[in-house]
Amino acid sequence: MKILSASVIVTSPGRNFVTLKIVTDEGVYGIGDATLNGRELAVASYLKDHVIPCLIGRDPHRIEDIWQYLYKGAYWRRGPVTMSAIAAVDTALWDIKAKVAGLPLYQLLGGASRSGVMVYAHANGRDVAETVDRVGEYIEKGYKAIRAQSGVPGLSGVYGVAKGKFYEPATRGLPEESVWSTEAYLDFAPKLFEAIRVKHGPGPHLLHDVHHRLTPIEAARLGKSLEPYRLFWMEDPTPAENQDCFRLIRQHTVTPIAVGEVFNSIWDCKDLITNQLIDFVRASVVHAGGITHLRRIADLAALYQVRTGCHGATDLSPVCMGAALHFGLWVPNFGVQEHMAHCPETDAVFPHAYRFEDGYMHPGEVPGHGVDIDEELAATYPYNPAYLPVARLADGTLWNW
Ligand code: KDG
Ligand code: MG
Repeated sequence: MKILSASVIVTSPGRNFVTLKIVTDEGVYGIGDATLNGRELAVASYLKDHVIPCLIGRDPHRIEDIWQYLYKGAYWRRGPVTMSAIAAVDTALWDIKAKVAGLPLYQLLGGASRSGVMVYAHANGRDVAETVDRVGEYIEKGYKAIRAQSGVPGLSGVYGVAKGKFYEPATRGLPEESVWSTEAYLDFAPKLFEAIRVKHGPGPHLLHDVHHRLTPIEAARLGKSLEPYRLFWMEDPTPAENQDCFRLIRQHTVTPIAVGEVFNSIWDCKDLITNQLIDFVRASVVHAGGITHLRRIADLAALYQVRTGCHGATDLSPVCMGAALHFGLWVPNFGVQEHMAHCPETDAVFPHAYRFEDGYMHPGEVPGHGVDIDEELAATYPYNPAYLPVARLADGTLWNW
């Protein structure tokens, strides 16, 4: 079997997605997600101009060799653009291998370790009352784990809270700017989780995304103040570049920590995992080098009782979601999978076999990863440039968004 051709499909059914399609000489094809929110065309070009020419004629079954070839062979290792491109190739090749085997992808990884993949939903409200209600709506839908984000009094816009009905961080045109106040947020956050526990009791797993906004000592204070509400995790409490910072947070709080949605390789995760400075690793199929590399990260994490909590916002396409669910059904040290539902236009462009039932998702039994792309429909949604916002302090200082 040989790789006959490969193409990059850029489409915007509600938001932008980049998809790689690899076609073999036997007619079997596979697809992989290559979406890097706000920097989509960089990955599309990396694939078209630099990766695809190296794939033609190769045996698609040699997934590991092709991964090593693209990683080591480029000389310039790692980085979100490179690793998203490698991920797309890797996901498409696993899709092909599983289709040829006539098996759902999770069977090739080692089979199911559980009957379903626990997912967490996003409950977003403009204030405490609305957020408490949204949490209730997700409990009614059967979700066992719910992330809660709320507008903060005194701040006009915060991460995770919708201006309209649905939350979507990227906006058309140039980056939006919002003003951030750590003081307002730190005073407010414990009140939000107290209200949620008072209304909904101890049952649901509660998660919260700090989205890199705090310094280490502020993150320590937040974690400590949230302890009475027993969070499943506090995510990205501080940027994870200087990872020694996490020691300071750990000295002060037992609130579990999840980090890694912006990570693209095992080297980003290594010190946090081996020093047991985090509890969940958020690396994803699309941004961390595909199934082949994510499996390596998860295996390292397992040695330190760190569990997976893969990123799954709407900018990770249904192709990534499908692959993530196969991965999550298999991976022994599974924690939870993020689930932020795509809009109907996105779902129509990417027909998929995965399904939601009572708080759990299942990737389905279709051979491959079970997600396809309707190229004709995709072509009716041309690329529409969009950016993630930036945050500033009240005096104009650029902050971490
Ligand atoms: O593209 C950036 C988003 O995926 C990110 O802001 C979402 O933090 C996020 C999350 O936890 O889903
Ligand atoms: Mg996040």
